Amino acid sequence: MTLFTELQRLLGAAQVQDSAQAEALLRDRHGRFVGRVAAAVHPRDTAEVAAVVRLCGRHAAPIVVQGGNTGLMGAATPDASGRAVLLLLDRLNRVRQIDTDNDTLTVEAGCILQQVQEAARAAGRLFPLSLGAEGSCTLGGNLGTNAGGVAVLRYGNARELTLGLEVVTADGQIWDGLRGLRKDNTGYDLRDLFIGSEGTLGIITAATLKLFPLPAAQCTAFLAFASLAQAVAFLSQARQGFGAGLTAFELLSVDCLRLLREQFPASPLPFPDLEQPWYALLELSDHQDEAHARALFERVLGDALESGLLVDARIAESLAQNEALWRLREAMSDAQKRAGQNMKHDIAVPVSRLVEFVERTDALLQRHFPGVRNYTFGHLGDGNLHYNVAHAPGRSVAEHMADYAALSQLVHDSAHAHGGSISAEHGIGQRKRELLARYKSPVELDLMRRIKQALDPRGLLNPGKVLPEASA
Ligand code: 2HG
Ligand code: ZN
Repeated sequence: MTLFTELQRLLGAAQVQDSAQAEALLRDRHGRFVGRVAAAVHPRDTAEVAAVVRLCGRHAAPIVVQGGNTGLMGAATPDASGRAVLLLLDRLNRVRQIDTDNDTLTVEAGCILQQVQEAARAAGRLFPLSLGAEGSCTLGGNLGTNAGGVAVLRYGNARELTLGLEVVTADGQIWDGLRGLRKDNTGYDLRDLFIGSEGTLGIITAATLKLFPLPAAQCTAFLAFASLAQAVAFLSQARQGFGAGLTAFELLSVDCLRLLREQFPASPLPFPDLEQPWYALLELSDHQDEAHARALFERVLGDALESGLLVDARIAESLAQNEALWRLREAMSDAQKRAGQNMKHDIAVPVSRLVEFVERTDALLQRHFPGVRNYTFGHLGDGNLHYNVAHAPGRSVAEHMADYAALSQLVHDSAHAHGGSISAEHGIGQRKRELLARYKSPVELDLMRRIKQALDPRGLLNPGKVLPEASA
């Protein structure tokens, strides 16, 4: 019997598709990666996932797991060989348990992130992981890539929000590690191995997540700065002034706001004249009440305006204004997509070296690739910039993209030289895997390879992703 027929027999014919039927799932969101499969399957629960893995093992068929297909590195797109089975966890979308005394929530990997946030909210709690794609990305993808987003500054990334996991291993066993413990020093941390492994070490099928109190009030403002150095200095003051109440600090260059205006002319900008080079979206969450939040907000912003650190501030006066400011920030990805492809660099450097990184890298770029335009924005408090570079006026997108290897190497070398990372929150996937050979030490790569060998000795889980070719 063929693998396809056996999968149909195992899951029911309706849950198994061929490449033609699954076509929409075989390309990534930006159309950069396209693949083919032997089958795309929709198991119903963890036991069926394990059975699919065992069956694929018997046929030596690789397995690629896909969630909402919103990733940027091609980790969820199979290769073109047509040998892989695409494993979709959309039917594993149950909320298994909410424990408000323990402040934990256990959900399955196929849940949409927004559904997880809503389940927490319905229980009077906050699940703080938040990112632009939250309406379509899944928790499994968030954990597979150790997603970051806009609330890392206060709550940490997906890894820090996870207490326990359920994982199907490469040989089709089920590891029930769904422990809701904040303290558990009982040997190697398997959970943290699987998180961020992009489906190359095991298949995460469920997770026990941390919950937090819902804030009583939130204040949001859009801020204008005369320099990046002032934005960084203000952030430090805001951390001091707001303490744990500072829940977001999202940076946007003036060119990002120009792009937003170009692409979404109907959405008004908080500073229509765009006179300053840098802007930020600031959010304060307060556990007392609206009046307390507002007083604190106005005091900290007032001090910074008086000292000249902050040039101007627009405070949201209503929920609608608050939402409009956030929508603007979250439209950055779409605005770039509409304007045509650019070179994305999801880098991180220590906040203390961020200004130096931007100044030096901007200058190097202009020297070697005159006229290119920077769209620099991101999660300033995490030292995570989306240092994206678009074509120079007068050059086509295709001409610009032909410089990808050299231009990206310049940016990544610079991030590395500033003590940084070449992937802060988007992962490695197939897009960046060969870069690891350049930026990770041989010792680190060797340890990674030995972990892969131990957990997936036949190399059937998401081959061609994360780890560079052995010869590299
Ligand atoms: C964001 O912060 C996402 O909006 C996407 O991480 C970044 O479009 C990008 O480069
Ligand atoms: Zn981001």
